[in-house]
Amino acid sequence: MIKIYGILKSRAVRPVWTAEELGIPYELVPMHYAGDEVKSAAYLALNPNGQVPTLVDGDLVLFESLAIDLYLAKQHRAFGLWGADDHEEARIFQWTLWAATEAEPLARQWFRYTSFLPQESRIPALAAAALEGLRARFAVLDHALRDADYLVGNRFTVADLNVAAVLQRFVQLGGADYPNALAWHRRCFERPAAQRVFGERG
Ligand SMILES: N[C@@H](CCC(=O)N[C@@H](CS)C(=O)NCC(=O)O)C(=O)O
Repeated sequence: MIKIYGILKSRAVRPVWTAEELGIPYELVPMHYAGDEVKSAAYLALNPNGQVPTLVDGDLVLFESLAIDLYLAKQHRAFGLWGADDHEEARIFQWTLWAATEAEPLARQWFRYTSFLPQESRIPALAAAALEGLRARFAVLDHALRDADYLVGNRFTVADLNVAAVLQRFVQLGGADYPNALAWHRRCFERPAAQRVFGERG
């Protein structure tokens, strides 16, 4: 059985969501990102970044939450989360890299300066700048969804999962101004697997 190291209140929620979508058995090895365990020699041998999540599947050890999602979706491609041909696969990579490079740094910046850091270290101007930067990205997402319910192949794929998971706080990030993207985000989070995982996480 695959092992996913991390807790639901971390980026480990992403591969757990993927595993739930695929209906594959997994063991969630609870490991808090802020604890000593993630910096222990034993864990650093698995993930030298000292971060969660990490996937262990037999002798494959993998870090980077979105890469883990891609791997699982491809391994279990019969479930349909993966691309049906090379073009769909390419667009799954496109959207996943877009999530990691265009959306996540800004979403992270907003979260750090509004919630994660202690009050005295928060810088409202940096939070506001992140929201401003996200507007251009959300316009791109909204346009891509103008005639489609999903990002690739008009069915739910790991591209939707990766982008939606990165933009988990879509409404707080200003997403309500983008109706196509907002409806898509709701669609993704209304899925039973998402409800189970994000519901449990509280
Ligand atoms: N790009 C990595 C980021 C992983 C990451 O930042 N994880 C956080 C928890 S959500 C963590 O473990 N932080 C502990 C640390 O950086 O010391 C991924 O997506 O897997």
